[in-house]
Amino acid sequence: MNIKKIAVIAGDGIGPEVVAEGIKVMEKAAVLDGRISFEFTHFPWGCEYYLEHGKMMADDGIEQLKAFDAIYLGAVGYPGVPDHISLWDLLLIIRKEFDQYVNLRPIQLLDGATCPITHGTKENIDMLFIRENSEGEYAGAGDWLFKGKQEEVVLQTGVFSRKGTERIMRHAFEVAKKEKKSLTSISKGNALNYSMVFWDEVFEEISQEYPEVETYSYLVDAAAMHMIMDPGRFEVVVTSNLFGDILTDVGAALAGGMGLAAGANINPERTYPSMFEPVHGSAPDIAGKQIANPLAAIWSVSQMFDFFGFEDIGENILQAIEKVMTEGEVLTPDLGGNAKTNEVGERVVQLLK
Ligand code: GGG
Repeated sequence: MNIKKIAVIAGDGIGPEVVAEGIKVMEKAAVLDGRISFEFTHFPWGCEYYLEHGKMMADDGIEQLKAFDAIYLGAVGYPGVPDHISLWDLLLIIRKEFDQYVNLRPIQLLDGATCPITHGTKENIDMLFIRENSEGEYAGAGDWLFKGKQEEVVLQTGVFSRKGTERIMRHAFEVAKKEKKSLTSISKGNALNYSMVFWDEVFEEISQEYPEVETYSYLVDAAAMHMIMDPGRFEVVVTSNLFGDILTDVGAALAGGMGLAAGANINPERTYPSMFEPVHGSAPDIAGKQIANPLAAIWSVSQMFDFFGFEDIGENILQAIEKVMTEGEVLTPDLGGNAKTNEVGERVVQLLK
């Protein structure tokens, strides 16, 4: 039996509600399959913890997390805690410390889901975003000079190392090659005349190693438009940290909403734990009402099984999610239903094979 130790950081707002459903699915899928089981350890970190202790996680939090095979995270952010603190002192620091430099965000219109902004179909809304997740615009480099004075200046520096840029490109090319898909790079080389010129050059260089992969390159502004007007252009996409963050929210809208947007923060070398989390935030306005859609958090569980090498279990979970969507009877209000968060989770569990 393959036993995986999972650190659960349910976090803030709707985080605990959606994570509870993800865990139910994880457990049931493992029991049905019989090859894998989980040991969960729950960490109370997040904004409530911050309000009590003045920090988002324990001082030795990163050390504690090193003992786990994976981290399952709900959401971070709550009124009363500045957003940059809740993000940087938990989510972003984990990604950085564990060198989770690949952020995998599938944008797939499942059967039963409708794209509210285009006439997109299952065939033409089927992309995998590979977002650089360790540096770029989210490197945390900058300065705040002459604060509060007339000559105040604020700097936020994008950091694009050769190592960091090459490894994300190579990872994306490997995925595109394996899946026999095209690879699109999204950048902004006309305006960002250092970082994105470099990005484009590295993309071109690495493409020479993969002659079998068809490549495209778009400026981010044009890409945003094409995603709406003609999403079928995009298959595997590689882009920078900030552009990936923004464009995958556009993608979430294409695929039926934030409640269906899953994400995985991967350390491909497996030196450190990888982290699985829905793309959505803590949605404090609907927290505690059992109306949050847990399907994104459950889809992230499917990605976790893929990562552990149990792609068949991951596929089983994705099919159960799709069945819930096609049945259309047990859906949360964001998808036009009136079911509770836990009812959706339970329906997915019932539909697992
Ligand atoms: N699901 C985790 C969460 O709360 N995400 C909100 C967020 O702002 N994420 C930023 C990012 O993915 O970089």
